[in-house]
Amino acid sequence: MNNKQILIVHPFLKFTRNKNNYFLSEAENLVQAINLECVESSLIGLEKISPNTFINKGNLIIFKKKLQDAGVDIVFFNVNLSPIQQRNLENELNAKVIDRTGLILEIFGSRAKSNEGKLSVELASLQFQKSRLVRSWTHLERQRGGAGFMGGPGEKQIESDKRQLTEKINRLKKKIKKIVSIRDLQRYRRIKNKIPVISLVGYTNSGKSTLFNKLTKSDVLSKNMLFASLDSTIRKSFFNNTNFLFVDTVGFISDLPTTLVDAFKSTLDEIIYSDLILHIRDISNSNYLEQKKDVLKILREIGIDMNDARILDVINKVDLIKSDRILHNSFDKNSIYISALKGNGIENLKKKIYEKIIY
Ligand SMILES: Nc1nc2c(ncn2[C@@H]2O[C@H](COP(=O)(O)OP(=O)(O)OP(=O)(O)O)[C@@H](O)[C@H]2O)c(=O)[nH]1
Ligand SMILES: [Mg+2]
Repeated sequence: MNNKQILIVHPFLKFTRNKNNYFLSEAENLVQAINLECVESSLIGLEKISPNTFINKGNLIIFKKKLQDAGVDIVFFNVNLSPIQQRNLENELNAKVIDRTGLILEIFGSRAKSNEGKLSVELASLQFQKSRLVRSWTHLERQRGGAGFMGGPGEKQIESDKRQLTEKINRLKKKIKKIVSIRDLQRYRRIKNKIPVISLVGYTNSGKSTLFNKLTKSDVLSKNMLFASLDSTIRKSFFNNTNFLFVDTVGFISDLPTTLVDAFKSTLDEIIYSDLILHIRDISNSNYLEQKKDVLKILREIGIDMNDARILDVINKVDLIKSDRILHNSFDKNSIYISALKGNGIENLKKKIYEKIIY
């Protein structure tokens, strides 16, 4: 099957300190995650952001030519666009334009398997749509200059769309709440049974599911793609004469859209109630340090401080790098170095988990 072709644009403000190569490679991985083939990716430096088209006229003309030469009709803008910017760009470029939140929502939508996962993605999409309605509405109002058109047909339409979305959102929230209350009960039983819970968190593709499978002898999908696992899975593992429960969670990425963090809040709550949080890090990735910052930022969003004593850094994929680099890095005595794939360091990790939980 031929993958659909796409061009990637990463616009950035020239005067800001930026990590463009990080963002560009993240963008390339994102489009790959949904089986789009990136023909070309470009950085576009801006003096300022255009409220109408995000990038300026000059860049638009150059980029339109590029698009025509490549014979491609989808563009991924690796930023969040306002509805007006998106519409204008589509008109100017004569192509479909997807922005960052839109693409991540598409990926999540294609990956969700469990009932809760599907409902959460749907909730995120509706919340995204609703925020767009509100934004275009304020835009319209500004255009009218508040000249007393209150109650006009445009406003009514938007209001009724908004109301319908709100109703759908509330219905979904209720359904999710039901599922969550079952989980709360399970959590309560676990606490009563005193089974310690260990969450695996980390940047997407860092190897969480691979480690999870190793520790719990399971068969969760682990694959070289972003957001392979969306639904958090809980399994038992028995070692050192003790039962443990491991939780595999959705992978993180820089600026994970807040609608998604919100919608997955109940799944992510599992992390909050854990006795131990293993932060799985891919040492072979050139953006190793940036990824850590992004993960800690999202943890903070869900209420876990970076200095939380429950966080243990697990440095994964050591089989891919030269051992002297590990030695160089190993001054951090609190980290554990492993290869989830080959099995190096797993026994040591289990020992550390046991010690951390028991003492
Ligand atoms: N060489 C090597 N590859 C690894 C190791 N651990 C995981 N991988 C590979 O990295 C890729 C991603 O692994 P996953 O376990 O799916 O990663 P994840 O963190 O669960 O990713 P998401 O669910 O997408 O967030 C797969 O191709 C794994 O085979 C490791 O220790 N060494
Ligand atoms: Mg996974």
